[in-house]
Amino acid sequence: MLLGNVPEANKISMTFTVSSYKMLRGILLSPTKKKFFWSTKKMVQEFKGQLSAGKNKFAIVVSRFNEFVTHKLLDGAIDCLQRHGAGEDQIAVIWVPGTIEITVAAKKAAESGNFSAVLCLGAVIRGSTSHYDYVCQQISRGVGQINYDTGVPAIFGILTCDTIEQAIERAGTKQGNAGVNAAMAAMEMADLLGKL
Ligand code: INI
Repeated sequence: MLLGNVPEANKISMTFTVSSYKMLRGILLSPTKKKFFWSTKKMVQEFKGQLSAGKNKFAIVVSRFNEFVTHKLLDGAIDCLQRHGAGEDQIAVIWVPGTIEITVAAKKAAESGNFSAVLCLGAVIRGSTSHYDYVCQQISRGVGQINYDTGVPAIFGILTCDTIEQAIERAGTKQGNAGVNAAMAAMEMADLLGKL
Protein backbone atom coordinates (compact mmCIF):
# COMPACT_ATOMS: atom_id res chain seq x y z
CA MET A 1 0.00 0.00 0.00
CA LEU A 2 1.42 3.40 -1.00
CA LEU A 3 0.22 6.85 -0.07
CA GLY A 4 0.23 9.48 -2.77
CA ASN A 5 -0.47 13.26 -2.78
CA VAL A 6 -0.28 13.67 0.99
CA PRO A 7 0.08 17.39 1.69
CA GLU A 8 1.83 18.99 4.67
CA ALA A 9 1.19 17.18 7.94
CA ASN A 10 -0.15 20.20 9.86
CA LYS A 11 -3.18 20.74 7.62
CA ILE A 12 -6.63 20.64 9.16
CA SER A 13 -7.96 18.53 6.29
CA MET A 14 -6.50 16.66 3.36
CA THR A 15 -7.40 14.45 0.48
CA PHE A 16 -5.15 11.51 -0.21
CA THR A 17 -4.99 8.56 -2.52
CA VAL A 18 -4.35 4.99 -1.40
CA SER A 19 -2.96 2.68 -4.07
CA SER A 20 -3.19 -1.11 -3.53
CA TYR A 21 -0.80 -3.27 -5.53
CA LYS A 22 -1.35 -7.00 -6.12
CA MET A 23 1.10 -9.53 -7.45
CA LEU A 24 0.04 -12.38 -9.68
CA ARG A 25 2.68 -15.06 -10.26
CA GLY A 26 5.46 -12.55 -9.70
CA ILE A 27 3.85 -9.94 -11.98
CA LEU A 28 2.84 -6.60 -10.49
CA LEU A 29 -0.74 -5.82 -11.52
CA SER A 30 -1.85 -2.25 -12.13
CA PRO A 31 -2.84 -0.60 -8.83
CA THR A 32 -6.35 -0.02 -7.53
CA LYS A 33 -6.59 3.64 -6.41
CA LYS A 34 -9.01 4.96 -3.81
CA LYS A 35 -9.40 8.62 -2.81
CA PHE A 36 -9.98 9.54 0.84
CA PHE A 37 -10.83 12.81 2.58
CA TRP A 38 -9.62 13.28 6.13
CA SER A 39 -10.48 16.17 8.39
CA THR A 40 -10.11 17.09 12.05
CA LYS A 41 -12.93 19.62 11.81
CA LYS A 42 -15.96 17.65 10.74
CA MET A 43 -18.19 18.94 13.54
CA VAL A 44 -17.06 22.57 13.58
CA GLN A 45 -18.89 25.30 11.72
CA GLU A 46 -16.43 27.94 10.64
CA PHE A 47 -16.98 31.52 9.52
CA LYS A 48 -14.38 33.55 7.69
CA GLY A 49 -14.48 36.93 6.01
CA GLN A 50 -13.13 37.24 2.49
CA LEU A 51 -10.62 39.88 1.48
CA SER A 52 -12.97 41.37 -1.05
CA ALA A 53 -14.98 44.59 -1.12
CA GLY A 54 -18.01 42.78 -2.52
CA LYS A 55 -21.00 45.09 -2.45
CA ASN A 56 -20.04 46.61 0.90
CA LYS A 57 -19.69 50.33 1.45
CA PHE A 58 -16.84 51.83 3.46
CA ALA A 59 -16.55 55.14 5.28
CA ILE A 60 -13.03 56.40 5.88
CA VAL A 61 -12.78 58.99 8.64
CA VAL A 62 -9.39 60.66 8.43
CA SER A 63 -7.73 63.33 10.53
CA ARG A 64 -6.13 66.46 9.00
CA PHE A 65 -3.69 66.76 11.94
CA ASN A 66 -0.31 65.41 10.71
CA GLU A 67 -1.86 65.41 7.26
CA PHE A 68 1.48 64.63 5.57
CA VAL A 69 1.17 61.19 7.22
CA THR A 70 -2.61 60.69 7.25
CA HIS A 71 -2.89 61.44 3.53
CA LYS A 72 -0.58 58.49 2.88
CA LEU A 73 -2.76 56.28 5.09
CA LEU A 74 -5.83 57.42 3.17
CA ASP A 75 -4.18 56.77 -0.21
CA GLY A 76 -3.18 53.29 0.98
CA ALA A 77 -6.66 52.49 2.23
CA ILE A 78 -8.41 53.67 -0.96
CA ASP A 79 -5.92 51.86 -3.17
CA CYS A 80 -6.36 48.62 -1.23
CA LEU A 81 -10.18 48.80 -1.30
CA GLN A 82 -10.16 49.50 -5.05
CA ARG A 83 -7.70 46.68 -5.76
CA HIS A 84 -10.15 44.38 -4.00
CA GLY A 85 -13.08 45.44 -6.13
CA ALA A 86 -14.53 48.56 -4.51
CA GLY A 87 -15.94 51.13 -6.92
CA GLU A 88 -15.81 54.87 -6.21
CA ASP A 89 -19.46 54.77 -5.09
CA GLN A 90 -18.51 52.27 -2.36
CA ILE A 91 -16.05 54.58 -0.60
CA ALA A 92 -16.80 57.80 1.28
CA VAL A 93 -14.01 59.93 2.77
CA ILE A 94 -14.82 62.08 5.81
CA TRP A 95 -12.18 64.62 6.94
CA VAL A 96 -12.02 65.80 10.58
CA PRO A 97 -9.61 68.29 12.22
CA GLY A 98 -7.75 65.91 14.56
CA THR A 99 -7.75 62.38 15.88
CA ILE A 100 -9.95 63.39 18.83
CA GLU A 101 -12.72 64.32 16.38
CA ILE A 102 -12.61 60.97 14.56
CA THR A 103 -14.89 59.24 17.08
CA VAL A 104 -17.95 61.44 16.74
CA ALA A 105 -17.85 61.43 12.93
CA ALA A 106 -17.14 57.69 12.76
CA LYS A 107 -20.01 56.96 15.16
CA LYS A 108 -22.44 58.99 13.05
CA ALA A 109 -21.27 57.21 9.90
CA ALA A 110 -21.65 53.83 11.61
CA GLU A 111 -25.15 54.68 12.88
CA SER A 112 -26.30 55.96 9.49
CA GLY A 113 -26.78 52.43 8.19
CA ASN A 114 -25.02 53.44 4.97
CA PHE A 115 -21.73 51.67 5.65
CA SER A 116 -20.65 48.10 6.35
CA ALA A 117 -17.43 49.26 8.04
CA VAL A 118 -15.83 52.50 9.16
CA LEU A 119 -12.08 53.00 8.91
CA CYS A 120 -10.56 55.45 11.37
CA LEU A 121 -7.26 56.89 10.18
CA GLY A 122 -5.08 59.26 12.16
CA ALA A 123 -1.54 59.89 13.33
CA VAL A 124 -0.74 60.80 16.91
CA ILE A 125 2.89 61.76 17.40
CA ARG A 126 4.36 62.32 20.86
CA GLY A 127 5.37 65.88 21.64
CA SER A 128 6.94 67.48 24.70
CA THR A 129 3.70 67.51 26.73
CA SER A 130 1.24 64.85 27.87
CA HIS A 131 -1.31 65.81 25.17
CA TYR A 132 -0.35 62.70 23.21
CA ASP A 133 -1.50 60.42 26.04
CA TYR A 134 -4.92 62.04 26.26
CA VAL A 135 -5.46 61.84 22.49
CA CYS A 136 -4.40 58.15 22.42
CA GLN A 137 -6.61 57.32 25.39
CA GLN A 138 -9.66 59.03 23.89
CA ILE A 139 -9.35 57.54 20.43
CA SER A 140 -8.72 53.97 21.52
CA ARG A 141 -11.70 54.05 23.87
CA GLY A 142 -13.84 55.86 21.29
CA VAL A 143 -13.20 53.48 18.41
CA GLY A 144 -13.74 50.47 20.64
CA GLN A 145 -17.02 51.92 21.85
CA ILE A 146 -18.33 52.40 18.29
CA ASN A 147 -17.93 48.68 17.70
CA TYR A 148 -19.90 47.82 20.85
CA ASP A 149 -22.57 50.49 20.41
CA THR A 150 -23.35 50.12 16.72
CA GLY A 151 -22.32 46.59 15.72
CA VAL A 152 -20.58 48.15 12.70
CA PRO A 153 -16.88 47.32 12.59
CA ALA A 154 -14.86 50.44 13.35
CA ILE A 155 -11.27 49.83 12.39
CA PHE A 156 -8.41 51.31 14.40
CA GLY A 157 -6.05 52.72 11.77
CA ILE A 158 -4.46 55.24 14.12
CA LEU A 159 -0.70 55.53 14.32
CA THR A 160 0.53 56.21 17.84
CA CYS A 161 4.21 57.01 17.49
CA ASP A 162 7.02 58.46 19.55
CA THR A 163 8.65 60.11 16.54
CA ILE A 164 7.77 61.46 13.10
CA GLU A 165 10.16 58.88 11.62
CA GLN A 166 8.15 56.03 13.16
CA ALA A 167 4.97 57.49 11.65
CA ILE A 168 6.53 57.84 8.20
CA GLU A 169 7.77 54.25 8.39
CA ARG A 170 4.16 53.10 8.94
CA ALA A 171 2.66 55.28 6.23
CA GLY A 172 3.93 53.52 3.15
CA THR A 173 7.65 53.03 3.74
CA LYS A 174 9.67 50.53 5.83
CA GLN A 175 6.85 49.15 8.00
CA GLY A 176 4.11 49.02 5.38
CA ASN A 177 1.03 51.21 5.42
CA ALA A 178 -1.45 51.21 8.31
CA GLY A 179 -4.14 52.47 5.92
CA VAL A 180 -3.77 49.30 3.84
CA ASN A 181 -4.01 47.15 6.98
CA ALA A 182 -7.12 49.03 8.05
CA ALA A 183 -8.72 48.48 4.62
CA MET A 184 -8.01 44.74 4.77
CA ALA A 185 -9.47 44.46 8.26
CA ALA A 186 -12.53 46.46 7.15
CA MET A 187 -13.21 44.21 4.14
CA GLU A 188 -12.73 41.04 6.14
CA MET A 189 -14.98 42.19 8.98
CA ALA A 190 -17.70 43.56 6.67
CA ASP A 191 -17.80 40.26 4.79
CA LEU A 192 -17.67 38.22 7.99
CA LEU A 193 -20.50 40.10 9.71
CA GLY A 194 -22.62 39.65 6.56
CA LYS A 195 -22.32 35.90 7.10
CA LEU A 196 -23.11 35.72 10.83
N1 INI B 1 -4.26 65.26 16.83
C1 INI B 1 -3.74 64.31 16.05
O1 INI B 1 -4.41 63.79 15.16
N2 INI B 1 -2.45 63.91 16.25
C2 INI B 1 -1.67 64.45 17.22
O2 INI B 1 -0.49 64.06 17.33
C3 INI B 1 -2.22 65.45 18.05
N3 INI B 1 -1.41 66.03 19.08
O3 INI B 1 -0.40 65.44 19.49
O4 INI B 1 -1.73 67.08 19.60
C4 INI B 1 -3.55 65.85 17.83
N4 INI B 1 -4.11 66.80 18.57
C5 INI B 1 -5.30 67.47 18.20
C6 INI B 1 -6.54 66.75 18.69
O5 INI B 1 -6.76 65.56 17.99
C7 INI B 1 -7.79 67.62 18.54
O6 INI B 1 -7.99 67.92 17.18
C8 INI B 1 -7.70 68.90 19.34
O7 INI B 1 -7.37 68.63 20.70
C9 INI B 1 -9.06 69.65 19.30
O8 INI B 1 -10.07 68.86 19.89
